[in-house]
Amino acid sequence: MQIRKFRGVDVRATLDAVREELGEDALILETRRSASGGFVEISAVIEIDEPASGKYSPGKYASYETSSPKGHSPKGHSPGGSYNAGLQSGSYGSQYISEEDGTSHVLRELRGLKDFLSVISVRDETQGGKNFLRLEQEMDKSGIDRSFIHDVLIRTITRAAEAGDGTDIDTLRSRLKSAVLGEITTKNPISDSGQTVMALVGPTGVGKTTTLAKLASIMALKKKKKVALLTMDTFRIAAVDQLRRYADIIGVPVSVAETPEEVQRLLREYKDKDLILIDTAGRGRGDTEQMQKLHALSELDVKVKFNLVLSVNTRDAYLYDTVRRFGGVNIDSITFTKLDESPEFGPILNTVLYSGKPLAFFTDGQRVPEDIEAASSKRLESLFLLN
Ligand SMILES: Nc1nc2c(ncn2[C@@H]2O[C@H](COP(=O)(O)OP(=O)(O)OP(=O)(O)O)[C@@H](O)[C@H]2O)c(=O)[nH]1
Ligand SMILES: [Mg+2]
Repeated sequence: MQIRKFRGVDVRATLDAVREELGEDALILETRRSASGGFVEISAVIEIDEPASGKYSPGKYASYETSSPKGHSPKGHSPGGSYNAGLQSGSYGSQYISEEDGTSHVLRELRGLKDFLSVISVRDETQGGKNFLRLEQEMDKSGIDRSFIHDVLIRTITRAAEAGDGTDIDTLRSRLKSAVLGEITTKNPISDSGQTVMALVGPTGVGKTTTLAKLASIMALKKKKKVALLTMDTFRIAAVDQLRRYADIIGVPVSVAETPEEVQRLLREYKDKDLILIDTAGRGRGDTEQMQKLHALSELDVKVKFNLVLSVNTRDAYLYDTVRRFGGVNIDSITFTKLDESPEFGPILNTVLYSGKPLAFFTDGQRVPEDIEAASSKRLESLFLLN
């Protein structure tokens, strides 16, 4: 057994250090804030004869392994880092098996409890205890990463107390809203002036082609922009037909490009267009050929923006894995689809925290073009039950 003390600027960063150093099995003995409030000290213990690796991570309660590079990530675990290598060697599959097992479930619960206990002393100092719990439960229902919930709640309650704002629920909720929304950026990747070339990339079946058709339809028919479609998806027999049908209905040209060189040639042909949308094949993980093609696309003379399309109906671990997989191209923004099919929207926030990328669009149905909207703060507030 080994007892270690860790110091950091806040609970989350310090817990990150504990996990990184001692692994997921470390037991938190005590969390203490310095008298000046300047730092947090955590005492943790680890059985050294047990494996200290994150056997069950990245799981819902073990999110320190998979946090954001934008200030929430432990060293070496950012997208494309050493953690990625671990996944490629096959630990990803075993995580699913272990999470189905009852013992692991109890362990995960215990870990959640440990994390909760570790923040209680900080929480009590702020006299916002009851409200802390209530807001925590509300956010937890949305599927928001627990370590982030603790972090943002502690920050919110501490700041409210410091500012002499009081810790009533409405004040806290309003501060919490700003704190959460402050972590998220949104952007419209389609320029109002000048040309935009945007490729929709992502896993199989998430809704890339449907989203592309929605965008093409709105831009061509409602906004009267000159739009052209390209597809690099020659992998699936019906894929070209699917896009052609949309292009015919919308009344925009569509071309097939098997290689990045053909894309380059077609982009020259379409130089008068305002918007060129590129559909790509959604292939499984480990498809290096597809990733090489996308990488080559990112090196063309013309700037291609990559919009990563993800379905909200997906486990956090798989979303993070996808972000890492597409780390080879510079993802410009993220679109979340299938909001109509999901009971919780925390994965959206978790992915933004993990990737540090802005959100572009949300889709919530199959209708083209109706079921799409630009990602906005207002919508985010309602998704995360913050209003
Ligand atoms: N419920 C719901 N279904 C959607 C949404 N977006 C797309 N779909 C459906 O999801 C299915 C797959 O959509 P596609 O657009 O073909 O997905 P894709 O990512 O292009 O698929 P691949 O090209 O095979 O990788 C279709 O049945 C779509 O109608 C959405 O926001 N909500
Ligand atoms: Mg498709």
